[in-house]
Amino acid sequence: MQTKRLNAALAEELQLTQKPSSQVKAAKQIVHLGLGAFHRAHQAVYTEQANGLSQDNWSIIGVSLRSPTVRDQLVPQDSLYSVIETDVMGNTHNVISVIKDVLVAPENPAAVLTAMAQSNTEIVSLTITEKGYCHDPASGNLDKNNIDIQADLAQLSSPKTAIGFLVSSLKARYEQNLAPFTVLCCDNLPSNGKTLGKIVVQFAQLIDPKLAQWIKTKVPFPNTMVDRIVPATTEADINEFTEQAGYQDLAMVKTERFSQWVIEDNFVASRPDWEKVGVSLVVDVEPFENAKLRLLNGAHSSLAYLGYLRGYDYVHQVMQDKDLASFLKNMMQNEIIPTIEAPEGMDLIAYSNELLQRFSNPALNHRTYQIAMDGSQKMPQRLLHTIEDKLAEEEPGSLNSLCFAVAGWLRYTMGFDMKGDPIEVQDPLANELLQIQKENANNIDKLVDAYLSFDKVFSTKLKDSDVFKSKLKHYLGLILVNGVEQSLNTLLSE
Ligand code: CS2
Repeated sequence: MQTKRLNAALAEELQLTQKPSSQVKAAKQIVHLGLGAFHRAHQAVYTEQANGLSQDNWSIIGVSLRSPTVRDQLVPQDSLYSVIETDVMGNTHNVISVIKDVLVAPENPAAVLTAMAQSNTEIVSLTITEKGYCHDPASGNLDKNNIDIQADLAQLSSPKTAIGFLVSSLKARYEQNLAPFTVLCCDNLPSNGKTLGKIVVQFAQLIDPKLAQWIKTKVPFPNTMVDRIVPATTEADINEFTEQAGYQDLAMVKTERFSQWVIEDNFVASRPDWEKVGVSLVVDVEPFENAKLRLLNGAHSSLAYLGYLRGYDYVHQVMQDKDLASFLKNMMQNEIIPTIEAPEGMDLIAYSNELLQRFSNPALNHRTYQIAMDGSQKMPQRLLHTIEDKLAEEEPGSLNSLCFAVAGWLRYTMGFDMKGDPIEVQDPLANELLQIQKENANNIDKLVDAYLSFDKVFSTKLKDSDVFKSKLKHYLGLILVNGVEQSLNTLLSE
């Protein structure tokens, strides 16, 4: 017998979703760009929960900017999907029904623009990953040479990039005298809202300076800190769920129990009552964001490169390696924490210990390869800004582990592992990094000098620092000759 697939009729039969309350609620809309697993396990869940406790009824129109995969998973299920929370104690699952439709941008960009221009769209949120911002990671400026940005500048009526969609739809609202929407960036960028605002205004400036001015003064781009570990769903996850639940759900996501969202309370119109469901609405997000990017994401990227090179597929396996686990703890507590101003009421040592626990969750198969993607877009905010801050101190304290982690990333971008097997490096700057390596392969001094001159990633501060340069030469040299395991021993004994 064929297994049934989740859809509205099945959800009603099995009472999987809450019945809509009989109260008449105002219908408001969020258009979300980038409908990956993270959005479905994070912002969508909070919004669904807030609907249950409020007068308003918010729905989400999800937009896939590239492939139709998520649409093909969700739409046959009437856009219902399960969020499975998992840890050593077992699984719990909930069916989420807040997504009402899924649009695939390349198939029909006009439909996306129409949804964004509708007057009941009060928020446009984004999880498009770092590279989706088409910016220069070191400076945070719009990358005007990006070919998709150039295409959008030439033809704004059918954009390809999120930046193009934002400017095109804001232009329509501006011309029709409609109120703008709030742009809610939910990616792991430093000062994410502010950074996105700058990129959008730079793009608009190239189209129409008056529009750029209107965006600058009228459109809020609140900063946010988002946190939940959500690995890509695998076929094994789907099969396991089908067996347990008795029906199939191709759009399910599996995640940890932990979830956190801190938002700068700066909205042009209304917003869901997120504060009723555990979201912190604050005046200043930056301290939270800094702590999270530097500690969680900084450690994540470090363990991904070093762990992958060491032969580990999953994050929890890396955490079982005593040397790597103690390397991480030392880097977080002795090197990163001194650079962070703790948000009020937050104990950074306790936070870092919790992170190490979360990484160890054996029920989550989070691939090191997944986190290793797009390193060039992640390194500045995750590790390099921390190193810059340390170098600016009169007494910087140790930064050896941080430099070791950067060396691990550079070694990974060389595209072959310790056994000489190829690594398929997924990174928009992969070719440029590989070229640098090829041209300087025989000389570690020249190689590191060439990497540090790569100004899309490394700032002049780092390029000009003799301390950083000599440490990077030392550790990259060690890893190239002795591999990760032995070099880590050298580092731990230094
Ligand atoms: C990870 C993040 O893939 C990655 O680069 O570091 O997605 C991480 O899981 C989240 O930021 C956790 O909140």
